[in-house]
Amino acid sequence: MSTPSITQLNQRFGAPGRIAFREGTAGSPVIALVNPYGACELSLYGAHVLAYRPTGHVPVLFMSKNAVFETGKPIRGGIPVCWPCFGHDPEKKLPQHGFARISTWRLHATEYSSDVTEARLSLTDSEETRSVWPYAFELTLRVWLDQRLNLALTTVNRDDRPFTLTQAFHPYFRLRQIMDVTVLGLDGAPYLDTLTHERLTQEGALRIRAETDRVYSPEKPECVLHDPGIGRAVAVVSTGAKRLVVWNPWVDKAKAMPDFGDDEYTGMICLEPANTDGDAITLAPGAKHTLTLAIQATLT
Ligand code: TA6
Repeated sequence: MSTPSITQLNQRFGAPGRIAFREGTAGSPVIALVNPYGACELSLYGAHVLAYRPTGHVPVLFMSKNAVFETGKPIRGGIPVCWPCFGHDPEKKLPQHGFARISTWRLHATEYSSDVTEARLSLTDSEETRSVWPYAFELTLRVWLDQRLNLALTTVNRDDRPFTLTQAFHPYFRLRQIMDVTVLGLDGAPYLDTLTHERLTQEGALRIRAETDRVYSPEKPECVLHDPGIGRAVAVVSTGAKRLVVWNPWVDKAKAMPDFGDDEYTGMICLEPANTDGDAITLAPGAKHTLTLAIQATLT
């Protein structure tokens, strides 16, 4: 599949001051979407949102200074798309978090109006994907910017057999200081601690004081990240998922990850709407499912 040149993309899909293409990561074009409320950048590699800055704000998403931008490698920051598996594949055929985040997607369309700027990307099965996941599928990611950053991931089963998947949006949020932030909206929610395999219940606001890797089952898969250091609240709202994963690698795991700075755990947290841990999605032939994420930052 040959990717059109940057000039061709700008001529066909660009719009001055609103939608622009540049050479980008892992040999794939990057799309900049702009509107009066902010700007974001999205790579065709992995359909990966790399950056998001609402007007009047510092960036909302974290990107590691050691992030690797190479074909076949996941990008450490922004919003990775985990599909068709979240975490490890029990059958050991799929890569960690699936192949969508290390695949080159096709640009479908762009559009804009006075308040909204949008791009739609797609990924369909290939010989390569069928060698690790033997199904026909159509995956579409819609990214649109209004007062919020919005993502919608739609899976259509194009096979003649049912298939089951797990998935997530894996956003990395930028913080001033992890010790000062609180996450609200999870009080009373049961969670699986994937480090100890215990099933526990959240009491009160969530504060991070150690390596954290938890799968929450809140009533509504949404929460608010309060960051007094930056002076803002970031609301994370989703539909189509019953789980919210919270991750911070802390000291040792940070040191163990080559594409992550040793001290960068103090400046990020992942809050991930997910279909996992008993919330896998099974689709009959022709059926579809949509997972959405909306991010709204408010100065406090
Ligand atoms: O979402 C949490 C998690 O599954 C953690 O277990 C940790 O591995 C993290 O994702 C990052 O995964 P990655 O494959 O990007 O290194």
